[in-house]
Amino acid sequence: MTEFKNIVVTGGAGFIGSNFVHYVYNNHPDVHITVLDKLTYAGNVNNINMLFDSGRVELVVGDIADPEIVDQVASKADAIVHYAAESHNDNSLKSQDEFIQTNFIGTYTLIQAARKYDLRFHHVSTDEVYGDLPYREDLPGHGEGEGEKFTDKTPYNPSSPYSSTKAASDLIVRAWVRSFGLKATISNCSNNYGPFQHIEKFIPRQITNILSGIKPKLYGDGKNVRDWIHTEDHSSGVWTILTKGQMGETYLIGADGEKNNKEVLEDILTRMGKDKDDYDRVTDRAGHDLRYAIDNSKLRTELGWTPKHTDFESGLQATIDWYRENENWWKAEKDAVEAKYAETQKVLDK
Ligand code: NAD
Ligand code: TDX
Repeated sequence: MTEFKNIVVTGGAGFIGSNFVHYVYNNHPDVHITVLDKLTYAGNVNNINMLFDSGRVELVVGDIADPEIVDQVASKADAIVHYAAESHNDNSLKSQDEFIQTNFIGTYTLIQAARKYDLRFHHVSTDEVYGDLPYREDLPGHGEGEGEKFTDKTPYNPSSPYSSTKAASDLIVRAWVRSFGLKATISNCSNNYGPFQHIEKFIPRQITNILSGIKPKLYGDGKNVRDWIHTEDHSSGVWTILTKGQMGETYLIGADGEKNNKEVLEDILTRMGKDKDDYDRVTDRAGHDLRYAIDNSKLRTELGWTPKHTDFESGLQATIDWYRENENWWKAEKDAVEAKYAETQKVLDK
């Protein structure tokens, strides 16, 4: 039995939020979940609608920056788990308003409501708030798994409009804990992969490119390192922090999954029966962070969390299979997503 019976999950129709909704639904049958989601381009009701008949999951379509709707859902809840965000770095380089509005004002609106109703609040954030780490050319694989990693003591140093608005949201949560006794925890997680990820993101973009007869696109030299974690492990980490975390604490979630983009792309191509060099190198993302790496020891030792999906190769294969088997989920959007990327590339190539 869990202490929280009615939780609000913001952004629960998006990639990671919907995976969390499934995780709680499957593992904690005494919990009722209200998803508050604006259903932006990244939100998809099909990620969660198979759970509605149970009566344990409901969707309220609304904006987290709207105090009225937030008050309405908060008044009936005992905890808020906050995933909703504008989440894509490339989009944040083109237009910033919605990042400020959702990531900063939205978080502000939620913590004011959490304060009013004295709710438990968990804020889901990203390792990108810490900026990036150097890698060492002298180590095999350019130093993935070696050297410095992010901890909860690493100074904030965000690079992009996306990561800076996430950093700003983390800081107001911290200040509300200190000034108003908000019962909040924060988690900063590394790059997620798995089912239901929007096809604008790296792994699903390349899988669906290959399935659509389009060459995968690698930014720059592909040496950038991401610390991949299966989204189900992110969910179990958030649940662990929600139920066992110390108020005011920040926990980093990662599963020791460092890989550079080139090797991930070559792995996808090989698994899908293509030549490993059968991709286009395109102009790099502006301000592209080099390496992320998480030191997860605080979450492991203080709260006893362990990731389950530690074999990236089998997780990647299952993800490829999921996109192959669920073409209906992504096909209609593919042309528009690629047309938007083609416009971005034109600007970058100038
Ligand atoms: P996503 O873009 O797939 O989903 C975001 C969801 O939020 C969508 O359902 C969207 O409709 C909803 N949303 C957006 N603006 C809203 C608003 N104003 N009001 C209500 N709902 C709104 O994002 P994701 O990749 O699932 O990321 C979820 C969270 O996890 C974000 O806070 C992100 O910063 C964080 N995070 C993501 C990763 C990653 O690898 N994707 C890693 C670490 C942390
Ligand atoms: O087509 C591509 N080619 C490419 O080489 C795309 C879309 C990306 N990339 C590179 C850029 C990154 O180094 O792949 C890496 C991963 O890119 P994204 O999927 O856009 O993720 P990233 O920018 O690392 O951010 C993700 O992880 C942290 C999420 O989108 C964020 O929401 C999260 O906070």
